Amino acid sequence: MSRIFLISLNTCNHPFEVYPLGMAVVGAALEDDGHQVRMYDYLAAGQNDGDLIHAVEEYRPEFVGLSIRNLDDNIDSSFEIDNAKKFKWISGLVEQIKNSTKAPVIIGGPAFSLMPETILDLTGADYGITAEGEKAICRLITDLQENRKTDRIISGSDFFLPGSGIKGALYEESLVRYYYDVSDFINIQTKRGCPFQCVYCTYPSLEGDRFRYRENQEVIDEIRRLKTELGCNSFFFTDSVFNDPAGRYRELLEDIILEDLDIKWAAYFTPYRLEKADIDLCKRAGLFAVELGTDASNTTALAGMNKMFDWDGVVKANNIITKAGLACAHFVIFGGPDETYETLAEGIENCRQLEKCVVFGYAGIRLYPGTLLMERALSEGVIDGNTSLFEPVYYYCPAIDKQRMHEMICSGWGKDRRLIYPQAKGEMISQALKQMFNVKGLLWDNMHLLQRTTP
Ligand code: B12
Ligand code: SF4
Repeated sequence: MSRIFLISLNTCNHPFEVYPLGMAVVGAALEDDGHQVRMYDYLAAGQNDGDLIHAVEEYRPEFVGLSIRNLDDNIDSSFEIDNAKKFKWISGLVEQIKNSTKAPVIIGGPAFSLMPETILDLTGADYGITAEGEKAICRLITDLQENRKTDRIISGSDFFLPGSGIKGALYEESLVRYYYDVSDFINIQTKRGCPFQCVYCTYPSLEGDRFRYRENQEVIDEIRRLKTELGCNSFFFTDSVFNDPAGRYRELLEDIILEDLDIKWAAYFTPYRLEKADIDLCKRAGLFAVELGTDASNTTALAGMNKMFDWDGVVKANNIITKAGLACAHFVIFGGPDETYETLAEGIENCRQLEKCVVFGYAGIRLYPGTLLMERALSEGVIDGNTSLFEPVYYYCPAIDKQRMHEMICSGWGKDRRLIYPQAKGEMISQALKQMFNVKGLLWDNMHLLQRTTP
């Protein structure tokens, strides 16, 4: 048994604060393995470096685990991002931790997984685990305790759990209360992985390229506990794609209905093979808002992204969702592979035609290592082999001039408040909703509040 101090360093509050699920599932696995775990959430603890170091010293850990969720706190070209500054701060913290304890520092989380070598170097952590953390960290700790030689970077995808082996998280009461209070949501994962191959996407590399479903009963028990013991009634299912085409999600929803859990929830959906009966079932199980991974605004650009549906499929999904009376948001990127000025003009109009929904428009696609899009960007000369992707680099189809595209979107979407572009403006709208109406949660599902304030 070892004493392990886990830290989540995520301070991002856009679109809302999210419970540190990565740290919490790793914490649960370590406890199951017989260790003693203390979870420290930097945001909930008040964001004070001195307090964190003091807590580490007091706990006298034998191992420290650092969870880093976001590389970029905003993925849109309209934001100024300074990852060098953020990681300088993190490396300063690691240095202070190392001055306070002899415990090895093990780093993990999505940000680390996307650029492990760079982040291990920058932070000065001793070890890093990419992708899935639970099994790999337990193994690493045993190896270190038994003085076995081990690599500094361990690939967590070599330790993927079967779906039935993916257990719940440590939902610590004070943390749950903090996050539920500020964001009105608690996050739960029902499965991992994604078998689709959208060109820009990092999710399959983080979670694997096939769905691994948790046991329904485990998910139900987790929801029930959060509801009855901690008073949470509103959930975000964090699955990469909630409506898996094989339809396993339907079984979970039948159980939620059967067990009379009476919750409300939101999730990411794909328009692919989405039928009215599915949405009706979701609604009966408490779905109130759908975040649709629409991704592009026209059939050509959708094919360029390797999506499995065309624009008619998007319109169909939108109509099914909105006719069921559910809030619906689309996330659409302009300027991706195969975009032309013609498809752009078509896409701007397509989005205007989508009824009763909100559309978030993004310009350019943030490039990440290991994606198909990065290969394409290299072959098209958008980047070269020496381009660092640590600070955001955005892919724009070489046929497109980004300033002209920006002007086309701005003039095409005009003052329609349902169509949100650029995302820096989206953040201002979010802040306005939080401050003027004290709304929490997704925020975009409350856009109508702002509509009412315009003459
Ligand atoms: C669901 C989700 C959301 C939801 C969250 C809703 C909610 N209430 O939780 C919403 C839509 C709000 C959202 C928003 C954003 N998200 Co998001 N999101 C996800 C998603 C799909 C799942 C995250 C999740 O909870 N996974 C489940 C947990 C258990 O997994 P995990 O945290 O990865 O932890 C595992 C490992 O990383 C590892 N691990 C974690 N910590 C540690 C620590 C140690 C010591 C070790 C060894 C291992 C380890 O082990 C864990 C178990 O295997 C991921 C993509 C993906 N499929 O992973 C993106 C992802 C995390 N999001 C990302 C980003 C950037 C954002 C935003 C900044 C987007 C924006 N606004 O522009 C915001 C930030 C929100 C915030 N406040 O931080 C990025 C982060 C990396 C990056 N590119 O910077 C990801 C990876 C997607 C991507 N584009 O690549 N997101
Ligand atoms: S964009 Fe969505 S559907 Fe496509 S690979 Fe990523 S998670 Fe899967």
